[in-house]
Amino acid sequence: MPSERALGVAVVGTGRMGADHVRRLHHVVSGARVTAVVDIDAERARTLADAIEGCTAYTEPAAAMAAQDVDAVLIASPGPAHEAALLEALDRDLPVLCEKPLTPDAASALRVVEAEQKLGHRRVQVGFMRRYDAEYTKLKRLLDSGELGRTLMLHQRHRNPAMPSWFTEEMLINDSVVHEMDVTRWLLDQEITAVTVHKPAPTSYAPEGMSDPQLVLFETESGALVDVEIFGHCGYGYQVQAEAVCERGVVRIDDEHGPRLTADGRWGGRVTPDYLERFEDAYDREVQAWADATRRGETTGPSVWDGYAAAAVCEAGVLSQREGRRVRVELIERPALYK
Ligand code: ISE
Repeated sequence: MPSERALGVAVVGTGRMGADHVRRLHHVVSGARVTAVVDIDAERARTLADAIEGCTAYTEPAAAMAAQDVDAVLIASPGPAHEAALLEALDRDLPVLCEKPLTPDAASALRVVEAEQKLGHRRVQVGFMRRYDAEYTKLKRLLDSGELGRTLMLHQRHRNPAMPSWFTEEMLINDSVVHEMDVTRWLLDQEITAVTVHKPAPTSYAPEGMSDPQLVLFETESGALVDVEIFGHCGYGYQVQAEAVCERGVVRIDDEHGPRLTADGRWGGRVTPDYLERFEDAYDREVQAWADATRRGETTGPSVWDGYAAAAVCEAGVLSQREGRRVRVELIERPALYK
């Protein structure tokens, strides 16, 4: 596409995340505009499209991707619908930003890796937005500088106030902990080799059939140990924390995101209510970086290899969650395109 005009983006899937990305592309991101919205709910798509000049509503991703004014695709439909949309976009050599998870399992993620390899160049960025968060970025820079020596352990906490009614126990791993899988691989620059899931006595607020919270342990190639507390129903807000224990120091990022108020004999702050607010800046930076790179004719950020590796760790995690044992992660050799 000519870089002097705005990137025409088709947003596939207009649920909570997709609708937020439509708003972001329309109001926040520069150099891009929403030219198509796609949803199986035609009414929903039409309502969104009607509010944006030059935007057309579709019910089929392929129809939107064939349109003249669509230069790139943002996929935010539910995970099981990603593979078909990704393969369609790769078939047309269209740049993609695909929300996490890339696909629901390692076999389907591998088919996407193979399709991109066949194309011969990267076209897909995966939506692991924490890589664009200011605090995570600083943590990454510090660890990469070598100032603190090697990283020996990571302690991570991921707490949600409550999960939607359709959220299953497996999703604690493949919808929530998947972020810590990517963060771990990215911060430590190595693969996760094994996963063990432990289940303490659950909170009485856990829904039927879900053991909540859970403690997930990753082992990595260098022998680092990483623990993740995932808590789906902590009740008080949305909180994500990470601490790296290194040879010459400890570095921690946490939840001080607002002004700290001192009044009435107390001090304190506010806990963000959800991930859209906690990671709002990260989402903005992620989508802007994608639009900018796409207009330059490049693909940057988390790759389909990162999506595939996370899917393989998810599979091991869900098996460990089910069987209560340590499970090794199986990965193919990393193809040259992703080295
Ligand atoms: C949700 O799908 C997300 O991606 C959020 O970032 C995560 O914190 C939440 O647990 C998931 O359900």
